[in-house]
Amino acid sequence: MKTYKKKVRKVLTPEQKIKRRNFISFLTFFVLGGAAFGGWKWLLHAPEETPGVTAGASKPLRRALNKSELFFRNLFSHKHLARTYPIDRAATDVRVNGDIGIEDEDFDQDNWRLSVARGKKEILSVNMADIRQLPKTEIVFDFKCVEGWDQIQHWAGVRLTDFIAHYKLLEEAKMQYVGMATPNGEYYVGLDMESALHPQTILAYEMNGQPVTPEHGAPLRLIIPVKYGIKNLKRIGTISFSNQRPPDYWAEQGYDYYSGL
Ligand SMILES: Nc1nc2c(c(=O)[nH]1)N[C@H]1C(S)=C(S)[C@@H](COP(=O)(O)O)O[C@H]1N2
Ligand SMILES: [Mo]
Repeated sequence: MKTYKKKVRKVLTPEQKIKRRNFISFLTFFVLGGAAFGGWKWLLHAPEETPGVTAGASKPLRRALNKSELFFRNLFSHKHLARTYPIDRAATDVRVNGDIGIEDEDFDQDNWRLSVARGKKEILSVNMADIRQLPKTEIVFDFKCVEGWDQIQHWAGVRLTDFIAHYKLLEEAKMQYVGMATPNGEYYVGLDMESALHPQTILAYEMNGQPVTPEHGAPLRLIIPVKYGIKNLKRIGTISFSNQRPPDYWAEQGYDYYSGL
């Protein structure tokens, strides 16, 4: 016959229960705290990325930034629209910020041409009269600068998608990136194609119903509401398409390459 040993469960006094809970709490605190500290030290001492299209972040951090960008890009795609406002909400005293590549006061607007690389060796040369012929799109949105200010602004111009369709840049638009630069090449931005083809992305030649002023990027500047101000290139001189990330002025200085909103 089998004998069963009765299992006696020790009855704990309230003091013992408290002690046990305290012990578990402290143990959890040290284990998790240690893991967090270890992770932080690991990140701190991780090698910095090789300066190139992006710079200034440690390798694992950049990997995480790139991954999260892809995640959000797939999640929202380019169908999410930036919020728009009635025209009377737009600022009349529009803030000016940054003049890299547009400092030259002798810049000749009349001889300005937009150069667009099409196919292997063709360069389209487009003037303002050509651009004004294309369908005009207006937008009133909250312009956001990474430095911490924002302002509701009113812009008008041609949608980049309308421009692409008109100039038959359809093969180009199948590529992954668009690069834009000032005529002197001193300020330049790289854009993922989704954002470039976003319906609110426009090549703007008017601000508050008037031609864009020199300090705001005359005669033509980029307005891309799904990105921070740094991507809104003033005075576009060249547009090109590629499957590699184009150089980007602020990404080279350590800012996030995508700078999306
Ligand atoms: N060519 C050029 N474009 C530029 C910049 C610049 O310095 N040079 N600064 C960028 C930044 S940081 C911002 S916030 C916006 C400001 O545009 P705004 O001067 O029209 O307000 O332009 C962007 N485009
Ligand atoms: Mo900015």
